[in-house]
Amino acid sequence: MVRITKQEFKEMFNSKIYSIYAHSINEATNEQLQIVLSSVIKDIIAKYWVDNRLSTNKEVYYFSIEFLIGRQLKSNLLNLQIEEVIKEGLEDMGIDLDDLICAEKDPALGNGGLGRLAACFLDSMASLNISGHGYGIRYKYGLFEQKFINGYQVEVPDNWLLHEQYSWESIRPNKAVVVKFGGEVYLEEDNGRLKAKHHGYIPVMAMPYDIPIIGYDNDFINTLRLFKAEILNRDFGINTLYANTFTGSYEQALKYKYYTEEISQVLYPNDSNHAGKLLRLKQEYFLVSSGIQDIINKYRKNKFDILDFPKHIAIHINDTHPTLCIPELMRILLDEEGLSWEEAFDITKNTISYTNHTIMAEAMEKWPVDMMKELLPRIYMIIEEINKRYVEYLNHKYNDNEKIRRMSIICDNNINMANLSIIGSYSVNGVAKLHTEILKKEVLSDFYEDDPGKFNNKTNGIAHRRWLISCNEDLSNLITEHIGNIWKKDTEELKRLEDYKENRNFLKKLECIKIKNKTKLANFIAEEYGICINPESIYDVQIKRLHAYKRQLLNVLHILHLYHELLENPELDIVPRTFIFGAKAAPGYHLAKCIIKLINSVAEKINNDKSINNKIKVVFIENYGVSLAEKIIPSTDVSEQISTATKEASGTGNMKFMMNGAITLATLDGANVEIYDQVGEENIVIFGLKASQVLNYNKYGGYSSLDLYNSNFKIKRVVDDLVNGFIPNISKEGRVIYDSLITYNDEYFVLRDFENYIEAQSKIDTLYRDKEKWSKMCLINIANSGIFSSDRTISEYAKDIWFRGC
Ligand code: 26M
Repeated sequence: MVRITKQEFKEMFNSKIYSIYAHSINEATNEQLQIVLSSVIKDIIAKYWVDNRLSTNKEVYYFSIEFLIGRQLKSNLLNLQIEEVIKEGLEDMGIDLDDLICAEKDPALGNGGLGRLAACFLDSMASLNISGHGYGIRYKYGLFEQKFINGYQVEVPDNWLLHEQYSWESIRPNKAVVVKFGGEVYLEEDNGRLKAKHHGYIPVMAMPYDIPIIGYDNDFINTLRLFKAEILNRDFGINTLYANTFTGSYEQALKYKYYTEEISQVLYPNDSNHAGKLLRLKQEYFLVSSGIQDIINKYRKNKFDILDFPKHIAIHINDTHPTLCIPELMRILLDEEGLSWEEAFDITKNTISYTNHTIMAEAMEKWPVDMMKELLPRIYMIIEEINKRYVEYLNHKYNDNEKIRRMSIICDNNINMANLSIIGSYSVNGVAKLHTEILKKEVLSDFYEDDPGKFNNKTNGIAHRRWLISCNEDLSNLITEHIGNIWKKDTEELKRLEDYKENRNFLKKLECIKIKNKTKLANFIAEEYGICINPESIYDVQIKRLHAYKRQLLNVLHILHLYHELLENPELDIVPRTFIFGAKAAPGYHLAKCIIKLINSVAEKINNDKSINNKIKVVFIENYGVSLAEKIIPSTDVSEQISTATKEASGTGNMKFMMNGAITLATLDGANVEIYDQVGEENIVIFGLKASQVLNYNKYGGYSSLDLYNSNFKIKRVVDDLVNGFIPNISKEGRVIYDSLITYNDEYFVLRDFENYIEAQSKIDTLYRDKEKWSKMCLINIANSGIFSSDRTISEYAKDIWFRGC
């Protein structure tokens, strides 16, 4: 148990503020005080963090190109169980803990679902006493900051490391490694054996920065190690000259500095489209090579037999971005450890496991052979050899050329990273039941038939400590008052809340907490945007990346529909609604940006129309991210999870809302299906095409959006709004969206699901009128959300994948 008295804390704090800033509390800003506090906490945990690194159990390494960890102060205090002492200690010194919590920067080192999942998994691994560490990149600039200018998204650089002041990290120069790019590889005679020798490469130094990942109430601390790319010689100067590429002049040396530092300069703001840029490939190899070398260095120190590697080490790759782990581990085993191909491949295959996060064709990573060959010559040779041997195996087994084309790693001069991941690993999993079924039956069916035992499902989960205990304290306290404390470590206990489903008093309390949270959000929105919203209205929320398949457009078209109904009949009896959006679009994603402009323009028009009596309001929250999610989710009534069935692999926002007592309005897509299974049809509102119907349309055709448009008055009315001037200032954007729906036949079935969505929305309106019944639905959602804790997910990864057979 981490223990500290108030007096000890105050002394540490006071001495720290002098040693860091050489001034007193009164002169310090909240940002400075937050840095001092974090530094004190790092001192408090130092002993536990060090102890843990010497663990001799099997270690899990989770490789991810993104970690979206959010602010750390509150969750660290919660997990250490020292929030009270610290709060009181600070109070004595005239400091409000909440001010410091808000002053912390929120590192945006991820785009969305995939990066946030990685962060939730770190929290759960530490909390479940699993030695599981993250490897990632310390991007100098995180995901861009979003500003709205005239309703358009404008991207501003996210300079989160300004003055190199991130309070939770510790640099580890003694653990730096060198990553090699370019050059040539020769097979040379070495002790009677041909060995690969790499010449003329460009060396890049990978400097590790460690962030502690603190388990909940268990004195267990793991590490998130992020690598920064640097020149090899930190005392940058004329000595830093390299063969071939960077020789001779000061100017060449500067080029070298630029070449290296560019690698960890900025997070790619794309989460759904594989762009195939050279710099992105450099980032991927930089992450992989740094991490694998770090693991090997530690392994060598332990003096274990290299053939026992898979007994001691599990390496997990979060999607295909770190897939080069496979040839990189092979490279080290072959070229440095001197193993045979068979030995090396056996070890690699038994060490690596892979999670797939998408079935969308445009997101699948494929790298041109020429690019790989030039940037990573040795890695390419190894990929080629893996492919050659695999194709031989396939030929022998199937003798079916089409099948072999689909399954080989190299095809049409491209390297297919998903195929490499499957072939080089012992486990492949999808992120929700439906998603895994689609992988097995459709997208990866050849591989599934070849080796069914390799495939498994691991439905995603969320860190309930951040997404309930910490972001919704009142709800968390209410739960604890009624069912005790155990649920915080075992979320299945939440089921006991069902005992209160007929308890009017409890249901009322639940309702009051929601109203209180809604009022807080209303105040925030009034301050930030000058928009006045009504806490008695239904808060209907869609917060996630902007993508056509997520169908924010369906949501706006419904808003326009309601607006028309209200214009026609201002007395129309509807429960007042506040539609809340939060979404960033990838900077190059034109349609998505047009939809942002549309939502902002619709908001502008509706919010300023006095004739509809404030019955509907539309708010587009700027710069949506983890910290804003923590504010919005506890105050939500309706959770919009309306992707085209089959397209959203899982979704995790859906789980966060459910756990905070929102009602899900959803298609049967991703993990929505499992939410439905948990709460039953009475406690969720489902609409739209089923996955099987979408798959049928995709295979056999038969959908015409134009026919729907021509035959359905309501559809025609809202689609025409896009191009007839009804909404001001969207003439170009409206046309682009109109074309996507009509000219290009509505790829995501927005119009096909429209009628059904309107009905579902009107059902929400009816349900909400009976407050007690609504509150009971919320209760049932909370009570059955325990399965979506990432503790459950991680226990399954541990049992079925990482420690299987241990
Ligand atoms: C790739 C290369 C280099 C840099 C970035 C990328 C990249 C980053 C993120 C590509 C895709 C990325 O994200 C995809 C994603 O977020 N997928 C979502 O994963 C969630 C967690 O499993 C699921 O819940 C979502 O359904 C799925 O869309």
